Amino acid sequence: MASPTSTFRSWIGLLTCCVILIELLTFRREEGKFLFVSYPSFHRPKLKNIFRYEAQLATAERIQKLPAKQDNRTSFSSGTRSHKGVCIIQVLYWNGPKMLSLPDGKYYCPAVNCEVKFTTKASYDALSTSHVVILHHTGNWNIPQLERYRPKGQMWIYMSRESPPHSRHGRVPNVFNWTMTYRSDSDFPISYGIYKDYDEESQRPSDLQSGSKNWANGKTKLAAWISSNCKGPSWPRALFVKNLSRFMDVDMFGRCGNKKCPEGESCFELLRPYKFYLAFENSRCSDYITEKMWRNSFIYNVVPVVYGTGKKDYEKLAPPNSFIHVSDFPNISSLVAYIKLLNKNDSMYNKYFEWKYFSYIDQQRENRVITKETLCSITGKLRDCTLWSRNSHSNCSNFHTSLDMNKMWFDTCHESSPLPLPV
Ligand SMILES: *[C@@H]1O[C@H](CO)[C@@H](O)[C@H](O)[C@H]1NC(C)=O
Ligand SMILES: *[C@@H]1O[C@H](CO)[C@@H](O)[C@H](O)[C@H]1NC(C)=O
Ligand SMILES: *[C@@H]1O[C@H](CO)[C@@H](O)[C@H](O)[C@H]1NC(C)=O
Ligand SMILES: *[C@@H]1O[C@H](CO)[C@@H](O)[C@H](O)[C@H]1NC(C)=O
Ligand SMILES: *[C@@H]1O[C@H](CO)[C@@H](O)[C@H](O)[C@H]1NC(C)=O
Ligand SMILES: CC(=O)N[C@H]1CO[C@H](CO)[C@@H](O)[C@@H]1O
Repeated sequence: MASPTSTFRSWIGLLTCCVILIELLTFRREEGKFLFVSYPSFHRPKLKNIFRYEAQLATAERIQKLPAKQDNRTSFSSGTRSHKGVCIIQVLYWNGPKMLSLPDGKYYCPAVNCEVKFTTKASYDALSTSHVVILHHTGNWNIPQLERYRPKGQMWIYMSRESPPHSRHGRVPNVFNWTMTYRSDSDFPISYGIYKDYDEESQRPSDLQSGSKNWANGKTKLAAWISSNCKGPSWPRALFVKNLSRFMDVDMFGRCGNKKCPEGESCFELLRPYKFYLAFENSRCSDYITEKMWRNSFIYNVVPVVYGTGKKDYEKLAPPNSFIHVSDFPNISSLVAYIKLLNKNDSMYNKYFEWKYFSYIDQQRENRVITKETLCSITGKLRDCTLWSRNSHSNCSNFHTSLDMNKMWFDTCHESSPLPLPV
């Protein structure tokens, strides 16, 4: 005969079985939810819109033939229109610094006939519904945590304008599909500056119309250097500047020097009376050329003496004949002798400004690197390289793979280099 306790036990057992059965039957895989409990670790959402998008793309030709959008508004207010045949994608800027000048909202990209919903509000909800997620290197993120919410097909963009050794998070695993960095071979390049040719003569500033300005006029000082990072660089930068200063006049501003620079742009105004600026980068990485050249030198009409990445990168990115690369000289005395020669000979000095008659600098400030154009270019790449043309497009090098971040990013620098020149 069963004892009361064992009857009680079998009832409990039966009840437990029923509950488990009910839970299993009501498990909704999509949402990782049982009837009473949800399990975030099962949460592998699907991108609803992308499937809608894909279905449309099945009739790609039809969409391609849609007449070009006549609408040139930059953004829509949400929900005011329904776009028939317009793809809709969502781009999430996850937890990056709040400095973007592009507001959250919907933007229409006529070239790809897509509407982009851009949000900077990090939430797991947004994470599980976005087609593209931008992870800024200073952002607060944890990859395993994010991956739990990453839907299949979601593209991740690694974003940094610092050099790899100065980017936070250190070496990240290969979970990214695209990069947005200063490198010119990034999927979405965000350099510190570019130079552009004037489209028309009339765009040229009036003082450059004659083409024979003496750029040395009003310059009373030889060379300047601004720096606050004295120990960080991967090469003995401060020592090299001290070394140079034994042979020529160098005014050193900022924490590593003895001269004070006021906050903000007025600091750089102090550079105008100098003939040369020591635009020495803190890292020696491919394509890593910062505002030291683009702003401090070019904007303020000072000739940069550059060191960092190799001369080839400078030739590729900077205006022609606009800089002096340290590696062109066998020793410090020959570099100094050349600087002193230019200092004495205005016609030689002016050669470094000839580019100014036909081109100008477009500085790329960090708060403006994500623009509507960036979103549209992301959308275009999403269309061209992920869904639209599954197997074709040779220009989609990262097609259905993750990036080798070491090759693309971390291993593109010279670490701990010696002094660039002997005395
Ligand atoms: C863009 O908008 C402006 C101002 O409303 C209008 O004059 C112009 O014709 C529009 N351009 C196109 C291509 O629709
Ligand atoms: C520096 O290089 C120049 C040119 O090659 C050479 O003539 C000079 O002797 C060198 N100076 C020193 C100190 O080595
Ligand atoms: C300056 O350099 C140019 C070109 O090398 C030369 O022709 C000219 O004589 C030099 N001028 C002076 C004052 O040394
Ligand atoms: C890729 O190539 C196609 C066709 O050659 C071109 O239309 C498209 O603009 C290219 N995309 C990119 C991102 O270069
Ligand atoms: C994007 O990267 C992820 C993570 O490495 C990878 O699994 C996925 O296939 C990539 N997607 C595309 C379309 O390349
Ligand atoms: C003044 C100064 O910084 N001198 C340095 C110049 O570079 C040599 C090495 O090449 C150093 O030993 C000096 O201390």
